[in-house]
Formats: sequence, structure tokens, C-alpha cells
Amino acid sequence: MDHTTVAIVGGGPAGLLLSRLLHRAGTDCTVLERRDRAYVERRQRAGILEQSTVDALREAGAAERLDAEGLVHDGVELRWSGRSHRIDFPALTGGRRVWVYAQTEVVKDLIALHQAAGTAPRFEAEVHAVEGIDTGRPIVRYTHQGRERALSCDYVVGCDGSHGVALKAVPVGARRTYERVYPYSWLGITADVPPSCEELVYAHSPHGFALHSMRSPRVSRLYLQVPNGTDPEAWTDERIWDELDARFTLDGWTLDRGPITAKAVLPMRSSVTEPMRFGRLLLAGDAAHIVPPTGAKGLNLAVSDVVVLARALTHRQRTGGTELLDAYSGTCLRRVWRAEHFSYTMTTTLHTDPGQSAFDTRLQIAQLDRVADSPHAAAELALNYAGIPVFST
Ligand code: FAS
Ligand code: PHB
Repeated sequence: MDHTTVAIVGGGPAGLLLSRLLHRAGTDCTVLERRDRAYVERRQRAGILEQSTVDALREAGAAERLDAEGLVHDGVELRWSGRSHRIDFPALTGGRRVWVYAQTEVVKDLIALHQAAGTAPRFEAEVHAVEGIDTGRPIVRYTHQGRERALSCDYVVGCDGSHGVALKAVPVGARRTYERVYPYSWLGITADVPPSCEELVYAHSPHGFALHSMRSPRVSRLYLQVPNGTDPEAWTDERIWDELDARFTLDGWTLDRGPITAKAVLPMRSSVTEPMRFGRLLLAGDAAHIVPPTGAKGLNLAVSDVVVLARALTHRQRTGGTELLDAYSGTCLRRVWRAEHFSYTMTTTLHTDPGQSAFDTRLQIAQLDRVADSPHAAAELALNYAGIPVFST
């Protein structure tokens, strides 16, 4: 049976970055990824990297293309009731900012580095069981190239996303999942048209929420709130652009249109599983927590988890001490719950719940007015959005 020090289930951003950090620290690990490389690299997801994520990628020697091609953003714009207000990240956070650089590009960069170092994930290796997490020698069972295989290890890390298998190794009675499902979804589009804004625009409107993001100076990425269960094919390009126009309405501003090259509906939920460690199994990224994308935290939380975990596993490898591993779950959950609260607040302030009253809407407007009028309220939003340092929560 093969053996590795750390078996990592899942080759998304969490698994790929954890593996990169561990290999650079001299800790042997193996990534098992059920999909093929092309699938993992083209999966369209997040677009915003907070300061701590960029710092971590630079530290891992994985930010060369990000620094060359990523778009540095010093703020975002909020729009509501005909008002517009810009949140100035560096001014409100002592210099922190965000980068527009798609998750697909982060994944491509990490895989290329692994290939060059001879540490590439085992692709098309689907894990179907994680055993012995309460022993000193867990075993991961998986299928690869049509054959059943087993990998023994010192620790297993579940980086297998929101529907992964690693979590199932934890007895139901030993874990608790907190969850909220939102009564709306996002219809996301990618369009071959230069963005109509320099920075992201988050809009609250009587028609519902809309977000103008981007992927490059020539490609726009936009989202609009739709009812749960919406079929993206029921939305023609014209209907999408008309609805976005209505939601971004602001005197003197126009939304440029272009051919839509991709569209998909993504549901919105919040979820946290505690603890993030059980015996020799640790959970990181979406395997442990989900946030609605309004706060652009999902990918960034996955990165902060693995930065904390890589330090703990390396410490144990070098000294035999497990105190950082013992503190892993508590250390991460403080940051996770802060990000959950921020994502929940951004989501419920900006979206129009189908059943909300006129009173509810006035509360949302009062909250947005407060952010525009109070540097304290604006700073709280800026700190959460641009991200607080990983080891300071
Ligand atoms: P991932 O889900 O990215 O990776 C898990 C990996 O594990 C996958 O490659 C999967 O194939 C593999 N895997 C699963 N089961 C396995 C098994 N049994 N054996 C082997 N491998 C297995 N976040 C934002 O900040 N902004 C956004 O706009 C945004 N949009 C999103 C849209 C969608 C549709 C989704 C699903 C998520 C979105 N997110 C967004 C959140 C997203 O970016 C995640 O936070 C991020 O992918 C988390 O990374 P990982 O934890 O690595 O999980
Ligand atoms: C994106 O560009 O995909 C994006 C940006 C900000 C968000 C969510 C998604 O809050």
C-alpha cells in the first residue's frame, strides 16, 4: 500500500495550495482529484482575491502571472435609491486592497507549478472512503484508472468541496452543521464586452440585486438575483441586459452590452460544519464551510484555512508538536464565522427577499445610507471585504 504523510482529498484551490505549501516546507503529501485537469482548470467560479490571499500566493511562489495580469482594485461601488457610494479600501484599512483574478487562473497557476515540480495531483482519482481517522494510520480508498487503490497516511485533509466524501468519515454525532438557505439565487453571465465600470458595482434595487464584476479589461462578469429554481435558458440575452439596466440605474451612467458567452444559475446558502478536525482528519475550504458569494469570501476562506493548516502540519513534521493542529479548528472557525456574518449581512442588505415588507426595504436603505455617511460603518465593510490578516483574528 502507498504511504504519504498527508493525503489531500480534492484538487481545487484549497487542495492545490495546501499541497504547494507543504511540499515547499518539505512535508510529503499527495492530492487525489476525481476530475481531469482540463475540467478543474475551466470550472468558472470566484473572481476576487483579498489581500491575504494574494500575500499567501506570493509567499507560495504562485503569484507571478497574478502580479502581471491581475487587476488591482482599491474599492467597490454601492448603488441604491439613485445614490452611489465608493468604499475606499486602502484609506479605510491602512493600505489593503483586492485583486480581480479568476479562480480558474489561480488553479491553472498552481497546477503548472506542481507539474514543473513533479508534485502534480493524481487526476481522475475518485476517493470513496476515508477510514481509521481515529487511529494513527488513516487509509484513503480511491479508484484510479479503473483500479481500486489505497493510500495510508499520517493525516487526511478533506479539501473536497461542499459535497465531498471526507466529511462522511466523521460520525454524525461528532459533528454539527449550521446552515441557512436563501430564498433566491444568482444568474451569472460572462460577456465579451469591456466592463462599464472601473471597479465592481453592487446594486440594491426594487427589482432585486445586481453585481457588475469583470475578468479582464475586455470581458465582463455580471450577476443578477433570480428566484430559486430559475432555468438560465429561460433568460434571453436581451432580457438579461434589460434587467441589469433596470437594476444599475444611475443618472449619467450607461451599461454597455455585448454577446453573452456563458450563463449559469447558482444557489445561495451559508453553511459551517464544526469542528473542522476529527482525529487525524482535517477539513479545509468548502468541505467545511460555504458562504453566499455576495461578500466574495468563498475562495479566500479556503486559502486562509490552508495557510493555517500548512503551518500546523509543518510544525508537527519538524518538531513532533501537535499544539497548532489541536488549535486548527478554533483558529479557523473564528475567521469563518466572521466571514459568514459579513457575507450574510452583504446578502440580506442588498437582495430583495420575495416576502419582504416595505419596512424591511427601508431598513436595507438605512443600512446603506449608514455605510455612506459613517466612516466607521464603511471601515467595517472595507476590512471584511479586503480581508483581515490571517493570524490576527
Ligand atoms: P472546490 O469545490 O473548488 O474543490 C473541491 C475539489 O474536490 C474539486 O476539484 C472536486 O472535483 C474534488 N472532489 C470532490 N469530491 C471528491 C472525491 N470524492 N474524490 C476526489 N476529489 C473530489 N466564491 C467566491 O468568492 N466568489 C464567487 O463568485 C463564487 N462563485 C461560485 C460559483 C459556484 C457554482 C460554486 C460551486 C462556488 C462559487 N464560489 C465563489 C465559491 C468557490 O470559489 C469556493 O469557495 C472554492 O472553490 C473553494 O475551494 P475548495 O475548498 O478547494 O473547493
Ligand atoms: C466574480 O467576479 O465572480 C465575483 C465578484 C464579487 C463577488 C462575487 C463574484 O462578490
